[in-house]
Amino acid sequence: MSLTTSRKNELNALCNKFRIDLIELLHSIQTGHPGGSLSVCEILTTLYFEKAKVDPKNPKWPERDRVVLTKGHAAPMLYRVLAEKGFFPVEEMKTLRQLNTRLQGHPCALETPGVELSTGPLGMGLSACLGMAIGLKADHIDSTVYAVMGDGELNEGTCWEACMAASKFKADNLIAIVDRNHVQLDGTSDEIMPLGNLAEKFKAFGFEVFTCNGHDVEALSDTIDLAKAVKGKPAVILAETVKGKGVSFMEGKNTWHGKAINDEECKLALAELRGEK
Ligand SMILES: Cc1ncc(C[n+]2csc(CCOP(=O)(O)OP(=O)(O)O)c2C)c(N)n1
Ligand SMILES: [Mg+2]
Repeated sequence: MSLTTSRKNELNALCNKFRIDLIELLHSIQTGHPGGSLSVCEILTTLYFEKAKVDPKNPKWPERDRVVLTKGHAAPMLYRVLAEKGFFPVEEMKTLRQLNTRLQGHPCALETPGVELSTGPLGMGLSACLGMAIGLKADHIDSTVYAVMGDGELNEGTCWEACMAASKFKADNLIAIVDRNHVQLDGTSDEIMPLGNLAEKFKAFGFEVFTCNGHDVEALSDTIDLAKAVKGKPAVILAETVKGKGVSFMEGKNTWHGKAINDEECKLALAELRGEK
């Protein structure tokens, strides 16, 4: 069912708050990954606040859906969403990337409530998600595994091995969501490693393919419903996004992949996100 206007407004307001908090936090610690965190904001917000069956009071609930951030460098946005959902106090966000805290630069499943898989090395998340999906089926648990991937991450051959296997094992409880921002660390995808026709590629690997605007919470919600209805094969959602979304001087720029935000940039970004300019 499509989202009501008021629900859509609520989710968009959450996303705006998350973006503002992210900029303030990354500015204060002078490190972290703004670009990929901003682009995955609506994807994670729609999953955790609308679609995924999770219980912050019982993070290991066996019947839960598994949301896995395979592009682990976007951890700041994952943490912000998990905190808002109640997995740990929002106050704890201040400890991001500090020594001996549970909010490290990349997610750690052993330390942080709500984190399903330790990620950071790109290209291994989808294989692990497939293992989870097959395990859930073996246990007759009707839950979905969501693998949130980067498009640059798809340069890794292991992703495509996982695709072949997902199709072989008819993993229809596995949904890959690609944060398709067309940019990676050193440049655009087309410059570094062209992905060609991604939809046709996934189709050829046995996936049902959907495409949507990855900054439109309603489109994401509807497309996730369609992907969940697929039977007998895995599904992928190519969520078209903009790296650095919401901060115009960061948008589409690989230089904002992982860079400290200075005082002036912070002021400008916050003014834009708060609608003051
Ligand atoms: C195996 C591996 N190689 C290289 C890196 C370094 N690295 C971190 S993020 C990144 C770019 C990822 O691009 P993409 O998946 O498109 O992420 P996004 O644009 O969403 O930030 C790279 C190369 C890594 N984490 N893991
Ligand atoms: Mg990318």
